[in-house]
Amino acid sequence: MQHAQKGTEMERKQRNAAARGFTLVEMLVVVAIIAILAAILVPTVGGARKTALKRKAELECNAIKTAIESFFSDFKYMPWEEGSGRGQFVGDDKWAEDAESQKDIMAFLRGENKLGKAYLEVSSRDSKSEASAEDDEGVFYDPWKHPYRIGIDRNLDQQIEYKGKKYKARVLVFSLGPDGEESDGSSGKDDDIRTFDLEK
Ligand SMILES: [Ca+2]
Ligand SMILES: [Ca+2]
Repeated sequence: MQHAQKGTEMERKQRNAAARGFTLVEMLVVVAIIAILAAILVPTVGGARKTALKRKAELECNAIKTAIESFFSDFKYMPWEEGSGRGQFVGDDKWAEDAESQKDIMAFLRGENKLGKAYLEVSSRDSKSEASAEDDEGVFYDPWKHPYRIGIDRNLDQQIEYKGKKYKARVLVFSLGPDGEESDGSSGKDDDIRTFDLEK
């Protein structure tokens, strides 16, 4: 009953407002206020989202790195098969720089190994690029829909070379960052996210 009364009162107010009408100035003030609020809020929301995605990429880079290190501590070789015969798991260091080569590493990590042990879960949400395809199954994409790039120390000297520089690591993982391009090293534009930077 009270609800109905409220409704009636609102209707009465609305009728009054409609009868009085809004002046052009009132409308302009309202529009200006909305514009100001939007100008304040939109970049804040955008910035928070960017930070959250960056944080997600950092966590995922580290998760991939940890998974590969765990795999190595169980198997004593890196998750990269190539060639045949003895010593097939040892060779030159390797970089997985596209979905296809990354998929081979992910297969080992997702349980296709002698122990049948899963080291990493790639959720279907993470594994689908925007141009979603069956082929993407199991590929780990960063929040900007590019496959993570993974360098592995397959020759087991505990170093990996990246851009002419040697890093003391068994695994390097990086994301191209929001711009989707690999940084050329010039500062200012570098938004890549790399495990060796996160360790500094
Ligand atoms: Ca090496
Ligand atoms: Ca980048």
